[in-house]
Amino acid sequence: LEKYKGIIPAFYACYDELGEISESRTKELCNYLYKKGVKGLYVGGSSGECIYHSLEERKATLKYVAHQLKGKLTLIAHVGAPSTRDSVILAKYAEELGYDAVSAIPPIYFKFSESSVYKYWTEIMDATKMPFIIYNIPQTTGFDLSINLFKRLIENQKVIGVKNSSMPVMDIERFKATAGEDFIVFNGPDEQYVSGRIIGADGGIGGTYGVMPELFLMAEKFVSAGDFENARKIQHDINDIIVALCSLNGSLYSTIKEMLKLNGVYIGSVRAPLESVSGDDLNKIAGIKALIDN
Ligand code: NAY
Repeated sequence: LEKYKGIIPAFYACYDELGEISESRTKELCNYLYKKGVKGLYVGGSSGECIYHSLEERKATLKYVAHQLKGKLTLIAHVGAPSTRDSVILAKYAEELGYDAVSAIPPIYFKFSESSVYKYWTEIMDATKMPFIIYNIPQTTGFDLSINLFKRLIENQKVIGVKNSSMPVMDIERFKATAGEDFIVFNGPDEQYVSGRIIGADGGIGGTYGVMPELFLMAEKFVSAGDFENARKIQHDINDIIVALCSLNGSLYSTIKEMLKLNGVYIGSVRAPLESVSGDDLNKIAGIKALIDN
C-alpha cells in the first residue's frame, strides 16, 4: 500500500480552445505534474469536472493519462457516474488501461439509502479485480458515510482505502481506528492536510495540489519528519493561497487553470455551468501566483 502514501493531485480536465477534451494538453499536464515529483494522480474526480463529461470523454481522459504515466505514477481512476451501469463501464475500462485502483462517489441527485449506496459501490467492485477506494464528500453529494456502512464495506477485501473529504478531521481518525493500519485513509480537505496527516491520514488527494505541488510536498516532508512547527507554517501559507484562490468571481478550477497558464501549462478553462474568471479578477491571478512563488 506504500504506493498510495503521499501527495496525489486530483487531475484537472484539459480542454482545447473549443472546450473539447484535448489529448495533447492532458499529456502536457501529466508531464508537468510528473516532473514535480508527486506520488500519483486521481483522475476524473471533482476537480476533473467529471460530472460534466460524457462517458466517451471520461474514457478519453482515462486513456490519455494511462498512456502517458502508467508504471510511472500511482493512478487512481474515479469512475462514479449517475448510473451504476456507466460507473461499471468506466471501472472495466480503467482495469483494461492498467489503473492501480478505482474509486467512486456515492450515487447523486436522488436521495439514496445506505443500502442503495452499499449496493452501488459493491456492484462497481464486483465488476473488476481492482482495489477500490471509497470517496466520501458529503458537502457535494449530500451523503455522509456512516461508521456502520463503512464497517460493512471494509468487509470486502477489495476496499483498500477511503478518500475522506468531510470537514471534521475526526472522521479521518475514526475511519483509521475502525479499519486499522493496513488501510489507506486519504485526507480530502486541502486546508487541513497537516491536521489530517497528524490524526491518521496516510496521504492526501486534493484539488489544489496541482497548482502548488511544491508546498504540499514540503508539508508532507515536514509531517513525515515529525517537524510539526514547520508543517504548520506551510499549511498556513497554503491556506492563505486557497482563500485567495476561492475569492475570485469564477470557479476555483478556472482560477487554478489561469495560474497554470502563467507556468506555461495551457489546459483551457472550465465547462459551463462552471464559470471562468473574468474582468478585473483576471488581473488578480498574478498576485496569487506570487504568493505561491514566494
Ligand atoms: C477531487 O476529486 O477532485 C478532489 O479530491 C478534490 C477535493 C476538493 N474538495 C471539494 C469539495 O472540491 O481538494 C478539495 C478542495 O478543492 C480543496 O480542499 C480546496 O477547498
